[in-house]
Amino acid sequence: MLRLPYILSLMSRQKTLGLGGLALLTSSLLLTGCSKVSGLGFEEGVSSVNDESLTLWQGAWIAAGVVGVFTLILIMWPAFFHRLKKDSPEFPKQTQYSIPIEIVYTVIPFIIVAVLFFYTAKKETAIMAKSSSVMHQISVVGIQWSWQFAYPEAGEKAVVTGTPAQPPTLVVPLGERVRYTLTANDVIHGFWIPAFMIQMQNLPGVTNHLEFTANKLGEFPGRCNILCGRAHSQMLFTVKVVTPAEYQAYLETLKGSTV
Ligand SMILES: [Cu+2]
Repeated sequence: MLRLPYILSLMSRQKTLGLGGLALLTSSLLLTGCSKVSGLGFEEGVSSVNDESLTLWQGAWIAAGVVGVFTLILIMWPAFFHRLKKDSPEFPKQTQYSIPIEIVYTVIPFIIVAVLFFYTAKKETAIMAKSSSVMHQISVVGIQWSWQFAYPEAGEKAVVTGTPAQPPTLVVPLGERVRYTLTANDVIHGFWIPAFMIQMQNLPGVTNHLEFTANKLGEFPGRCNILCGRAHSQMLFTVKVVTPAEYQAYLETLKGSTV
């Protein structure tokens, strides 16, 4: 694969390379981006939220890549092809207060922001939609500095409370939609499961709702992502996705006991 320093040295040595060099540079950067990082750090099909968010995440990076490459070309073009020439030491023509150019560079960013806003709002509406197919309820309370997970299906006492020294496990069923009720009993916390592309705040005095389906068996790390005090960094938890039968067995073990 062609490397960036090699392309730049090629361009600086051969002044006639012109647009061809820039096109080579652009396509090399784009191809590097596309072939190596398809999910850009996230895996497909892990949760129902992930299914919605992944394309938005990829699209935003592609948009950023296109803007970045275009901006790089605008910077490189005068640096390489309009540098001071020995045989004509005159100061180059200056263009300023050009209304058409100022309109263009105001309108283009506005269009980019509007497109990103449109798709973000569309995805957020889909993620936040309440479904009639909810099969379970779990309450998530943020406390300084751990988490409390309650499973009302298994009774009032089915509550799992973690501590910084013993982070709790949130057990969820595979392929079954769960409605989560999020709140906090002291300060603001952030319920974050990176692999699921989920983040929602736990606010004292406010009840937030979020529904999603976990679609892959396994264990996934969860964290608090709102700075909430001294032991914030220890507000960890594990999400354990189990089969529906294992989930029912887990609920049975919680019945009548506080963990
Ligand atoms: Cu925190």
